[in-house]
Amino acid sequence: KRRGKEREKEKEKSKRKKVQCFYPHILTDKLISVCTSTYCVNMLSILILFSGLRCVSVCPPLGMESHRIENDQLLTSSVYQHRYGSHRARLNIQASGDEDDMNGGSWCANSEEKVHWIELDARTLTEFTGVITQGRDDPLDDYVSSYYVAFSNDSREWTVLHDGYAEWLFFGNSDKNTPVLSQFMEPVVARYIRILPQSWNGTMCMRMEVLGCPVPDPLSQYHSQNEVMHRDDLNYTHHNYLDMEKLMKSISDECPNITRFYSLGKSFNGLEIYAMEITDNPGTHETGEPEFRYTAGYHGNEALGRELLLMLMQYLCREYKDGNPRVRHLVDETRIHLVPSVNPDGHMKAFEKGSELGSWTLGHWTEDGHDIFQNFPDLNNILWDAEDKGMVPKLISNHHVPIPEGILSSNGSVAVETLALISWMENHPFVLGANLQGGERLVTYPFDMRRLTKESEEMEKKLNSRGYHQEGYSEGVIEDQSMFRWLAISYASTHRTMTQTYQGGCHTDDPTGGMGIVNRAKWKPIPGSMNDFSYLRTNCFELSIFLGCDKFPHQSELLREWEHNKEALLTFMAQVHRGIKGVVRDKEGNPISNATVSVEGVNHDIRTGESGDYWRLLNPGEYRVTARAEGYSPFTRLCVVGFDPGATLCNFDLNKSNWDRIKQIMALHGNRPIRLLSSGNRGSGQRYTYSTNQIPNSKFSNQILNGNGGVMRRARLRRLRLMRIRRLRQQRLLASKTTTPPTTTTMTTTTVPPTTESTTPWYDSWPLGEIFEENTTPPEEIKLTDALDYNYNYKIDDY
Ligand SMILES: *[C@@H]1O[C@H](CO)[C@@H](O)[C@H](O)[C@H]1NC(C)=O
Ligand SMILES: *[C@@H]1O[C@H](CO)[C@@H](O)[C@H](O)[C@H]1NC(C)=O
Ligand SMILES: *[C@@H]1O[C@H](CO)[C@@H](O)[C@H](O)[C@H]1NC(C)=O
Ligand SMILES: *[C@@H]1O[C@H](CO)[C@@H](O)[C@H](O)[C@H]1NC(C)=O
Ligand SMILES: *[C@@H]1O[C@H](CO)[C@@H](O)[C@H](O)[C@H]1NC(C)=O
Ligand SMILES: *[C@@H]1O[C@H](CO)[C@@H](O)[C@H](O)[C@H]1NC(C)=O
Ligand SMILES: CC(=O)N[C@H]1CO[C@H](CO)[C@@H](O)[C@@H]1O
Repeated sequence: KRRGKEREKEKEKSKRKKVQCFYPHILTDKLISVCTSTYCVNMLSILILFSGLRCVSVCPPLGMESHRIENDQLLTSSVYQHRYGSHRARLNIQASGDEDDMNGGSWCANSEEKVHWIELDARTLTEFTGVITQGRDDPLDDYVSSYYVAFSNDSREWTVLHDGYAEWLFFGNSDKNTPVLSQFMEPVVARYIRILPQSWNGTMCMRMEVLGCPVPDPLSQYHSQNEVMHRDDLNYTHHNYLDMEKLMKSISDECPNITRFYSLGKSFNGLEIYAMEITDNPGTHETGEPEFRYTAGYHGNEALGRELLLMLMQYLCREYKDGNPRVRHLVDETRIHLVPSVNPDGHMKAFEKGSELGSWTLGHWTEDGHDIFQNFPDLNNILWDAEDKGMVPKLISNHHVPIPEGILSSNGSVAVETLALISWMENHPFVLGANLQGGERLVTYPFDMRRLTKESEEMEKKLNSRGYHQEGYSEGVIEDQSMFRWLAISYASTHRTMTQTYQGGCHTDDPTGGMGIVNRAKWKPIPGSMNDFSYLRTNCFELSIFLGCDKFPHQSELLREWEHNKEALLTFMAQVHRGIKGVVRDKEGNPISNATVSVEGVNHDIRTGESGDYWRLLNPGEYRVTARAEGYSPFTRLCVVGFDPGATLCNFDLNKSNWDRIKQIMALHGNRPIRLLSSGNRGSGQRYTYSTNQIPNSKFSNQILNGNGGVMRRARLRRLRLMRIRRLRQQRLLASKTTTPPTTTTMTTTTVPPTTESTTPWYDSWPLGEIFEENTTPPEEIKLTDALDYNYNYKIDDY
C-alpha cells in the first residue's frame, strides 16, 4: 500500500516542480493529471491565478546556512558521534579534513536508536513553507531519502503534516550533495518544526535549511514601525547576466560624467567580463590619482560579492550626484574599478539553480574547469628560491617578479578569464584591491601560499600521513605584513558582524581569534593565488574578503547584507590614500617611469607608473625612502606618515648619475677587485662573479644612505633579526654543500664568532651598484668573495 502511495507522490512531486508556486490543492489530481506538456501546466496556472485561487507562498530561508539560526536553536534525538552533532546540520556546511576535531560533514543520528528527529526552535511563531535537505559532506554516500515533518507550539505535542490522506512522506535526497526542496501545500504556523527521517542510505546523516516567515507579532510591530532605517533605495535583487548588463548600462547612463562601462575581455563561453570605472575623469589615468579595484565572482556561485558591487556602483553614482561629500571626495581623488563578475559562465550555472538549490560547488569553476582565483602563475617559489640562494634583490628583484616564459601561452593551463585579469592588472597602476568571495566570514591577507622549508616539509609529511591539510602552520610572512593586517582590519572591524565570532566560524571554530582576519597561508594555504601574484608582480596590494557563510544568499538578504557591508566597502577604498605618494622626475621636471622606490626596512619595492607617479602604502611612521632609476643617481629622503587621512607627498628629483665621480672611485681601487670593508667570516670562500653593475660598494653607499641619521630603531632590530635567520640558513646551506668552489679569495679572512657578528643590512649595500650601469668602458671583471653581500661597517652596538 505504501509503495503505491509513494509512486503516487512521486508523480505528484514531478508535477509540483513544474507548477512551482501555483499549487491549488483542490484541483491537483483532477486537472493537472490531464496535462502532459509544460505549456498546458502554464495555461492551467494562469487559469488558476485568474480564478482567484491562493498561490502557495514561498518564504525565504530562516538561516541554517547563513548561521542566523544559532546552534542552541537546534536539538536532535541522538548523535552518532560528537563531531556529527546538531550544530553540523546546516545546509552546505563543510567537514574539516581532520577526523579528530569536532567538525563533521553533517548531523548524524545514532543508528542504535529507533526514532530519529532533528528539531528547530524558530523562537517566534513562524509560517513554515518548506524544507531543503542535503546529505553528508563526506567521501561516503550518506543521505536521507524520505522523512516526515512535524510541528509544535510547545515542543511537547507534535502534529505530523498530513496531505489529506495520510501523513505526508516527503522524498529527500538521492545523493549527498544536491540540495532537495520540499514545499508544503499550505504554510504551517508553529514555533517548532521537526524532521523525522524514515529511510536513508548508509548512516542516517543530513544537512538542511528551513523556509519560513515570522508571523508578525502585534506587540513588536509597533517597535519595528518606529525603527528608523535609512535605506539607500538601491536595486536589492539578484541579477542574471543580461540584467547585470542592463543595470550597469543604466548606471553609466545615469552618471555619464563619472563612469565608464567597459569589459576586461570574454569568458570561455564568450560572455563579457564587465567592469565599471568610477572617477571624476573616467577613461584616463590622472597623474597622482591612485587606482583601486574591487573584483567579485571568481567563483560563479559566490553571488553576494557580485550584487554588492552592483549596489556599490548605484550608491556611488547616486550619492555623487546628490553631493555626498565623502563620496565626492572618494570619487574625485581615486580611479575606482568595479568588476562584479569575473566568472560569468559559472554564475549562469549557479543562477539557474537559484540561491538555495545549487550545491556548494555548482558554478565554482570556469567552463573549462579552472578556479580563477588560484589560477595565477606561482611567483612565490621563484622569489623564495632566489632568496634562498642569496640572489634577491641583486639578481632577482624583490618585486615585479618576471613570469616564467611560456606559462601564459601554454596549452590551456591558464584560463582565458585569468589571462584577461592579468593583462588588466598589468595595464593599470593599481595600488589597492580586494576580491570578494564567499562561504566564510573573514578577511584574509597574503601570503596565500605557504613557504616550505626542508624542516617544515618533513614535519608535514609526518603529521599529515592522511593527506589532509593541518592547521596551525607558521604564517606566510609577507614583507608588508603590518600594512596588510591593517588593511584587513579596516574592513573586518567596520563590517557590522564580521568580528562577532562568538558563534564560531562558518564550518569550524573561529580561525581568526575574534579579529575577523587571518593570514591565508596559515589558515588554508593555496598556490598561485591572485593576491600573491598581485603583490609579487605588480604594485598592488590585494586581499580576499569572505562575505559570509552563505555563498548565494536569498534575495531577501541583500538589503541586510548591503547594510552590513556598506561602511566597510567605503572604508576599505579610502585606505588607498594611506602612506606616501609622489612623482619621480629628472632635473628638468620630466617624469621618470619605471623608477624603483624602496623603503628602508621593507624588502619590497614598487615602481613608478608611466607618468612617474607612485604610491606606497605604509602605516604611520618615519621612513627612509630611496628612488632609483637607470642613468640617475639614487636619492634618499625621509618621509613621515602621520595618522591623518591622506597620503604624504614625497617627490623625488633625480640627478643624472655622475660618471666621472665613479671613475675616480674605480681608480682609487686601481680598477681592480674591490675589497669589501669586512671582517666577515666567509672563510669557506664562496666565490661569485658579478658583472660591474652589481657592485655593492659599501663605503660609498653608506655615506649616502646614512647621511641623514635618525634611522628607525625598530626597523633595524627587525632587520637584524631577519639577517640572523638568513645567515643561519645560509650557513646551513653552505654546510650542506659537498663540493666547494675553489677559493681564490681576495679578501682577508678573519674568523669571527657568529655571536659578535655585526652587520649592515645586506641590501643597504646595493643601491649604488646601478650607477655603474652607464659604464661605456667597463673595468675588468670584478670579483667578490662575499656572495652574501654583507659588509660590516656597523657594530652590533649600533642597534
Ligand atoms: C500554534 O499556534 C498558532 C497560534 O496560536 C496556531 O495558529 C497554530 O495552529 C499552532 N500550531 C500548532 C502546530 O499547533
Ligand atoms: C549508499 O551508500 C553506500 C555506502 O554506504 C554506497 O556504497 C552506495 O553507493 C550508496 N548508494 C547510492 C545510491 O548512493
Ligand atoms: C532592478 O534591476 C532590474 C534588472 O535590471 C530591473 O528590472 C528592475 O526594474 C530594477 N529595479 C529597480 C527598483 O530599479
Ligand atoms: C556632466 O558635466 C557637464 C559639464 O561639466 C554638466 O553640464 C552636466 O550637467 C554633467 N552631467 C551630469 C549628469 O552630471
Ligand atoms: C623597468 O626597469 C627594470 C629594471 O629596473 C627593467 O628590467 C625593466 O625592463 C624595465 N621595464 C620597462 C618597461 O622599462
Ligand atoms: C643634484 O645636483 C645638485 C648639484 O648639481 C645638488 O645640489 C643636489 O643636491 C643634487 N640632488 C640630488 C637629489 O642628488
Ligand atoms: C596537457 C599538456 O599538454 N600539458 C602541457 C602544457 O604545457 C606545459 C608547459 O608548456 C607542459 O608542462 C604540460 O605538460
